[in-house]
Amino acid sequence: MNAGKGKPVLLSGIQPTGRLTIANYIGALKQWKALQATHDCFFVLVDFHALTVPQDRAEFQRRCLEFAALYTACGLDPEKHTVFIQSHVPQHAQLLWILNCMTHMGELFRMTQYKEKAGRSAAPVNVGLFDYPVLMAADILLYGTDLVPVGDDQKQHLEFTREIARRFNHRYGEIFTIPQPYMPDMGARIMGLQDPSGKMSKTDENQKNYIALLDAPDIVRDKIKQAVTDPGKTIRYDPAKPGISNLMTIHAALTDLSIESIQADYSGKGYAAFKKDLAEAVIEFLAPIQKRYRAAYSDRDALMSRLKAGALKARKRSSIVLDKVYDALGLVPGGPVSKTRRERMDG
Ligand code: ATP
Ligand code: LTN
Repeated sequence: MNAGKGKPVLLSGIQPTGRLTIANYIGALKQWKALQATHDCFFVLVDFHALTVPQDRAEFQRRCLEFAALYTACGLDPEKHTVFIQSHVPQHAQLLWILNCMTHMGELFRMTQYKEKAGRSAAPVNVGLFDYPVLMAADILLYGTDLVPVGDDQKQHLEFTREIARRFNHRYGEIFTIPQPYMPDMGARIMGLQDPSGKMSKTDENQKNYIALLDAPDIVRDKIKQAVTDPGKTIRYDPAKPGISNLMTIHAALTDLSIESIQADYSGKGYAAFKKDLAEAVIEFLAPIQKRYRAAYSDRDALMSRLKAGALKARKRSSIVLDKVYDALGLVPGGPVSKTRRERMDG
């Protein structure tokens, strides 16, 4: 599928909501960093996805820039990836409609994330929440994406993307590349600090359940000290001890030590000693990120021009696939896709 395309294409997205956490780093950004040398990378700030929940206008705008600056701060090389805001590339919404027309209601009703979010919502459930996986499929399929690094929670959405791509290709010819998921060996699902039975999430109302990449050292110390652990006192990785196992996973992922060596280092020591060292390791890990973040975020012009250039490249690239889709469906040429075709030729 990748013949003639150069490097394989990698695409991933994060919603500009809440505060980026160490789980987002471990499950997503760390993987992106490792893959940026070998892949043509597209990182999307999926603001349309974020609209499935009402957003505060000023905060929403600020957060897109904050996340883009954090990407650089976490070691993503601006020369090696394309970062853009989803709403700056209309092709995503255009392909969404077409894919909607090929999606069965039952497929979306079965999505675990939809069931969880809809089940928990006191407000009426909006259609965007239901349709969320189809927009994600459009994000991925527009770029001929080969690889999609995602955490465990997104596996089902990726399987749906593969299914809808196969369905389209079967009906209309080989237009979409079938993407592969990429899961980290460890850390695909970092759990909450207060509730290790649920995943750490950047929009959690309980701030003690996560560590944000921009948390100050004292806050980190406090959150780790108060993290829920399990009965007993041995530092052992064990599914029956979800609290301590989660903390060990975080330690291993941020320091690149193995779980075995952490276990050996803390044999005979208690939770308090381990938590104290973990807090210092997290603080040491975050310090350079926070420093680079402040520099990247304050250079507003550079940030904005990177996002603008990213969107231009994304519009050009995605219009190639969308052109083929329109053509395969028999849509009469001359509409908005032809406009982007002109832009592609001009640029
Ligand atoms: P939200 O609270 O808005 O649902 P989130 O923290 O789940 O936020 P997303 O925007 O849904 O974050 O996901 C961003 C990326 O981080 C995705 O690749 C996702 O798989 C990964 N990710 C999210 N939570 C975790 C987690 N607990 N462990 C590992 N990876 C995660
Ligand atoms: N649904 C994902 C965010 C997302 C995404 C994507 C991830 C939207 N579009 C495309 C990978 C590829 C989430 O909630 N984490």
